[in-house]
Amino acid sequence: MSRVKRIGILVVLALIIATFVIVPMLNKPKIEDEIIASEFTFQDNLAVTFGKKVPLSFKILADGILSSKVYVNDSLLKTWNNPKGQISFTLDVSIFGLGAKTISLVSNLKNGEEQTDARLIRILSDESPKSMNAIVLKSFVHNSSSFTQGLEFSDGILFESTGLNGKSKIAKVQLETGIQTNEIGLDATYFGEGITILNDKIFQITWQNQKCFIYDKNTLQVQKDISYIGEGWGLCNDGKSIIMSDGTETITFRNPETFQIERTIEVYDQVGPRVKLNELEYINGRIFANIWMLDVIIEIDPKTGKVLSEIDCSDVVKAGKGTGEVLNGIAYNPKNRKTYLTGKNWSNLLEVEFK
Ligand SMILES: [Ca+2]
Repeated sequence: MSRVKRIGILVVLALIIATFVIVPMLNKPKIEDEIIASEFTFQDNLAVTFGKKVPLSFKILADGILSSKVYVNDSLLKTWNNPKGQISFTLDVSIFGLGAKTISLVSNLKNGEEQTDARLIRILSDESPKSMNAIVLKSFVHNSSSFTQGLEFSDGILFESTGLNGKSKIAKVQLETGIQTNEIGLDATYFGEGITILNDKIFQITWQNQKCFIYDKNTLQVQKDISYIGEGWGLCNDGKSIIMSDGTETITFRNPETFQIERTIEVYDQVGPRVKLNELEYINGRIFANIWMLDVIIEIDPKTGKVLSEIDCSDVVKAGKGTGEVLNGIAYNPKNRKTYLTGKNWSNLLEVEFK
């Protein structure tokens, strides 16, 4: 091998070593030797039943901690000054609603540093949901071209909202015939979702447009629109607040004037969250929600988010679906105290009884 060739090979080797060994070593991030001053004595996230008192503890691992505080979400639970050793405390989960909360241990060190150790705690329901069935009492015709997203009575008149871009509308529907006596369409850029009627105004949310339209109930003319953040699925109201689902386990209570969030609940049973809550109805102090893609309606305690009952709607689906899609539409008429169900593009709307 000539000298030139050997030098060439050595240069290539040096380049390979520099590219694949030395440069990556230089770029490797340095691991900081951070001292953990305090930590919870449990590593896993917790699942706890509502109403339970849970003994928990944390360890102090370094000297010179001025204070340690335990928070659940943003609420301060307790402060320990100059903590030492292992510290035990009791978490009373009945003071929080159901759902996922963050429990954080925040320690303040003498050097001004603040350290946080956090875990997730899921608060599950302490009640087993009652099993019920939706019994079909009577069948009416439903416009099978209606991709139902909202269904509600007001002063004995049935209102229905429908979805899909270019097909979204609000209509007044004659219950006995299924005929739409008055209707107004949405611009094709909007995908309509749930409706609810409060103070003679119809509130209609949209799926991903983050816009709520407010109509005059009598004329069906849009009065204004309000923006919100996130997806819109179902709506109902309790006479004071607009109650909204977004496809998760969270239900949001909103001010009807400003649409600002007043409070939220997370819907849980004894096992975990109930997600995909869709069309809603407020009946005698309870929220009823049908679950997207299931033949199931659940009854929810609006204060805590507990699932109180689970209603099997398979007989209703058999009786009403036809060639349509999923169950979606619960309407209670306070005038005759009757409940009605339908679904997206269903051929029938059924009067039902939950039993
Ligand atoms: Ca409804």
